[in-house]
Amino acid sequence: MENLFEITSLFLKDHKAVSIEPYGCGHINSTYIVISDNGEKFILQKINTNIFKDANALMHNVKLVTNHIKKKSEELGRNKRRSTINFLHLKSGKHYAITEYGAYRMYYYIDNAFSIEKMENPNHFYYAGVAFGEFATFLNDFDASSLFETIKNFHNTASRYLDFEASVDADVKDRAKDVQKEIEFVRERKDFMSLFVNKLQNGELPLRVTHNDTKLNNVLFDISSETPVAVIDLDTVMPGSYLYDFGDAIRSGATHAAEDEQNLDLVDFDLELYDNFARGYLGQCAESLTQEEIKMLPYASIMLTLECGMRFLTDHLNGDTYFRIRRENHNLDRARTQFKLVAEMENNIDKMRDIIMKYVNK
Ligand code: ADP
Ligand code: GN1
Ligand code: MG
Repeated sequence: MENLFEITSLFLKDHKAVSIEPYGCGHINSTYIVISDNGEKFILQKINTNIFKDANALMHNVKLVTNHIKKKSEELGRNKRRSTINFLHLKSGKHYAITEYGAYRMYYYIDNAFSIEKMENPNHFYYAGVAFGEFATFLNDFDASSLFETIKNFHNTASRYLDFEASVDADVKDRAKDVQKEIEFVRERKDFMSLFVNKLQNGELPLRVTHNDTKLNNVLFDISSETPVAVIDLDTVMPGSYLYDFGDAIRSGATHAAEDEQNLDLVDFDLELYDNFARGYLGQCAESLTQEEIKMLPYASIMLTLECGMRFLTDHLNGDTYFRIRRENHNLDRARTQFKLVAEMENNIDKMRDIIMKYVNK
């Protein structure tokens, strides 16, 4: 077992950590809040290298992206120390440490900020839209060829479907028999899953540099103004599509329920929240969208929610090897909320299209 205090001493030169506690609700990396002997706070993260296989490539990407965002923020007269994550450096100058226990990084804690796990105030979702829409425009002139693909085929929904079928076939935990309804739900939507992938492959949809994990809790809001401070969790910034970022944000924020809510009656897809996010997001980046992106945008949340639900179900079948679980059947509960949202979104496709058209025609 690693000694986290020793790990922090690689980064903290003049001070010592006095407290290190688990922090946040991420499913992949291990995050800790560190307090040093002078009262300063930091975030320490252990990178999950089962998932991010190449920590060097990942940290190369994140450095380039944060530098780019700092430049954009400075041009707008913002405080670059608050507008993105800022790394501590080792004596060697590197911004991460690879030890015998794994790969670690430390950030300066962004103070007086909060992140949201469950949507309560529609205005917050409008501002999340502004934050991710602005993030999209910031990355418009970013050189995609300078980035490594940190996880191959990350939002390739068709290839995710093949992974899903493989997990049903293998059925290593003998769980398939209990989730037949969910398996059927996914299979009925097999053809739909190639829609974006095909269009990206044949050039109908452009490749963009995108965030790819635009979950609501990846935006930090300022405590007093309740407006966005920074978009964080930049590990999956890679070539992708605006459709991914728009769709995944809607997945996580256009509902009042938690991602792992067990009472499905509480899982609602809320069009008013959808409208709020679309207004914020498209208000920032509508002008960059192609006609085909606009045409596909109403399907984005269905695709990304279906993909995420299918990934949770796949992991349940595989014996919970990918997403961190905190209780039995946790991934199954998560899959079920996503499928409930997908079904409701499918029933509202025309309304979603109307909302989008309202904001792209401004
Ligand atoms: P994960 O990849 O596990 O989701 P994140 O980088 O999103 O990890 O961090 C998890 C949580 O920690 C975030 O939702 C946020 O609340 C908090 N957090 C992360 N970085 C910072 C930071 N620099 N300052 C303040 N809070 C942070
Ligand atoms: C994971 O790391 P976190 O919790 O922000 C996952 C996303 C999923 C999300 C579902 C690298 O995000 O793709 O949408 O869980 N990240 C990775 O909650 O797989
Ligand atoms: Mg996160």
